[in-house]
Amino acid sequence: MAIFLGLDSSTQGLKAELINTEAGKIICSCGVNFGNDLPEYQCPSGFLENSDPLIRHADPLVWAAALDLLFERLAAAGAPLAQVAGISGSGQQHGSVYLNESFSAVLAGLETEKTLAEQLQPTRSRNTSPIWMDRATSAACAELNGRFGNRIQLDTGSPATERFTGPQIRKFAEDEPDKYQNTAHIHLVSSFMASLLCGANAPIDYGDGAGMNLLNLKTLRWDEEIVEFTASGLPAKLPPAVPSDTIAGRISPYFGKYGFKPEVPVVVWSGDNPSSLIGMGAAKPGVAVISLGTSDTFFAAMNEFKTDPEGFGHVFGNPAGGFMSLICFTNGSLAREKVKTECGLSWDEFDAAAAAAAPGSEGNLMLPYFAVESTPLILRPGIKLSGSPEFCSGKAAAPVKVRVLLEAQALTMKLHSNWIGEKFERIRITGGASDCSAFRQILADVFQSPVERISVSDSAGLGAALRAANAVENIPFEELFEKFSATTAITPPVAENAPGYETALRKYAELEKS
Ligand code: XUL
Repeated sequence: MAIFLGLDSSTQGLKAELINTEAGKIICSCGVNFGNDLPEYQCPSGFLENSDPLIRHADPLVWAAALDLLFERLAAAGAPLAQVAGISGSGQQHGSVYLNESFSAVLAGLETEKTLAEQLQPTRSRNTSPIWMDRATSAACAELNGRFGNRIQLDTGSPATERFTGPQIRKFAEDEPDKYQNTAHIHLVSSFMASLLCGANAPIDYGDGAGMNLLNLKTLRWDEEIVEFTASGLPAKLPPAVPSDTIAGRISPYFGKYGFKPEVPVVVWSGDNPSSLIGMGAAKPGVAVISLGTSDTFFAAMNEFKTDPEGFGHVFGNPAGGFMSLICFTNGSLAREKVKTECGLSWDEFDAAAAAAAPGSEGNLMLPYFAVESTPLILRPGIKLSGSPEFCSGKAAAPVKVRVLLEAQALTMKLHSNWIGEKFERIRITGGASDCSAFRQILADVFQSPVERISVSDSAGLGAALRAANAVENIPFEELFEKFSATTAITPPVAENAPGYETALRKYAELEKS
């Protein structure tokens, strides 16, 4: 039987999607939430609380503990783990795990009667892991950009970027040289989790590796000069970088206790966005994906390797081959949540309110920087309003407030994705806020492309399962997309709304520049 397991190690939890490729069905979904299920690790929202909004670290042991708990739950639910023919996974991007010399031996000898977290505890050379929400590396970024100028973006796909792993490693090596010296292996969340499954150090795939400012996307090798400048001795601490369909190893005997058969192939993990590109069935250029989550992301397979002249967009490896663009907007669901709460609305009322106001929100605009923002880079949050005196004094009716926010989120996506230089035939949408029909219409109108929903709730986990099936059994992605990523609803664009949104886009761009 063709059963594959996809795991999704995201910011706030770990999820599993078990698929049957013959039936074309997800046969079991299960999840662990770090805050609710593992409160002892003190990462209620996926990170350790810190009064400095630029510092966002997690305890990497929570990810290991979640793996045990998830498998325990799957086994208890009767999931057919003994029939799993291949496993892969997706990890929140950019986060890094620092391990000492003992890591390899501990992995090789994992004892079934102990937990993963217990055994890994002494293998950390740094107790915490900076995650993608961390922005404390501006000095390291300035040093890297200063040393390499434009080359860092032209070769690694992104200018030195605060949340990326290279600048994070540089800051660690500068701030805590002893602990850095004591570090034998540096993993991404994805390769760390894959290492646990294999019981050996796993490689990093091109998809997630491109989010480090260390991988030369022209040669698909670690860029020796950049890596060595980032931190002395770093080349020896990085796992190899490999194509996304590489078999990283075989499942560790440790996981036999949950019912897995021996020798199940573990396919190299990837980042959540590259995996989601696959789960959304968007592996070929012409289809863009908008993922509305903690952060909103806009991504698409690329026709050719090119970089964003403004420096906000990124280029990652496409797990199906070639490259993908990605732009990350930090003020996603957090901003929607804030406006919803301020207006005292339920989510249904929020949707109805957005639909009740006219397109263009009576000429009002907002820069929605409720928290630090990646695109454009805003390290000191703040909201800026422009339009009628009533709106600017915060007295507008709820429908206007809601619609202005959603239009701002759509306009910033359009503005900062223009560098990709493509008219997308279709946009596929996922994530919690994709339930909001008014938001889907706004996105369709702003981009003048049909917006499609697919029947998948965890596209990163599904993408990981599809990658496992493709790598282990050579099932073509197109065949898998037809079965698993079919469109369930289409929102066509309204052509009459196009001119109004073109004007709004120009005004939004001016406001952003100001
Ligand atoms: C992408 C990014 C986030 C994380 C967490 O660059 O920072 O999307 O991958 O989801």
